[in-house]
Amino acid sequence: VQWQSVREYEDIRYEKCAEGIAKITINRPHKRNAFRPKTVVELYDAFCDAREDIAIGVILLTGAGPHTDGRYAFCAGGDQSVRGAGGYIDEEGLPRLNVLDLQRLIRTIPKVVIALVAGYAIGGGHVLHILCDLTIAADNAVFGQTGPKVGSFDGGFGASYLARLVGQKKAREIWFLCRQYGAKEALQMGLVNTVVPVEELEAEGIRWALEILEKSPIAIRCLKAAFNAELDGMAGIQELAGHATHLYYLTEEGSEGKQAFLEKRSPDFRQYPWLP
Ligand code: 2NE
Repeated sequence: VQWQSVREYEDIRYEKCAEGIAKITINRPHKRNAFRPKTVVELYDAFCDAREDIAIGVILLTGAGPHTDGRYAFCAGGDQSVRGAGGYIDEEGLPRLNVLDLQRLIRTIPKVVIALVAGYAIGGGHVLHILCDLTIAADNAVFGQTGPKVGSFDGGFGASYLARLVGQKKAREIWFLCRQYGAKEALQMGLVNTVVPVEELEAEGIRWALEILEKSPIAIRCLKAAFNAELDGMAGIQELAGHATHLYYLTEEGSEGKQAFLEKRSPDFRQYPWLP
């Protein structure tokens, strides 16, 4: 595919291709792609653009690399050098945990998000890949949480959804011991979908994306919401129900109510069957 840059950012790269794929790359390799508040604002902006673009069905999220020292990273979490009292300090001097907004956007965006992980997916960076619908790992990928070591934790999706993926015992091990796990181990525990040689990572991501893009957009968006609904409580039901409303609006029966209101007449729902 041919990538076209969509807009210029400082901390990320954002590209699209004509086949319907967007690629968002965290571009701070000197920090192992750790995010500061500005990085998250830019990621959020790019994800919003991809959400609005009806030509885009799949979003690849990845990290720039390798760095000049030859090491790769997907994302090493929050940038500890800007962490202050109450969060990660932005350019106005205010503490932010805006990555939680980004997590929710990845969770609910009605398109498929695939994490392409080469090198480190650590801390809040590990949580970002957890939130993605699918993860393709390079053979050099390293996964882990560091919170209890560096004075932080993510008790939201980072803990509860991780436990859904790998089971309660393993999730507690990951958080309580802060160990690092290689790609093969991650595959065995159900943390990633597949492992490929690092030089194959993007090509494999594109292959998966193209395969998904052959499928029905409405079926995929409803399935994503359905997978979320079981776990996300009222917010999950809202998401799934929103898709049901969208489908209802597409029917003649749904339009009849609106049309009758606009024509100042009673709606004629008698013409529609009560299907079994
Ligand atoms: C990622 C890891 C294991 C890589 O180790 P290594 O040995 O390959 O690299 P090194 O030398 O540690 O890092 C290379 C450069 O990147 C910076 C380092 O400071 C170093 O900079 P220089 O000394 O060359 O100037 N760097 C790496 N990660 C950084 C980070 N997160 N913030 C700022 N600078 C970083 C190793 O680097 C590592 O363990 N990194 C820290 C991972 C971490 O603890 N992340 C934060 C977890 S908490 C979090 O993300 C969070 C949350 O819990 C809740 C809400 C939001 C966020």
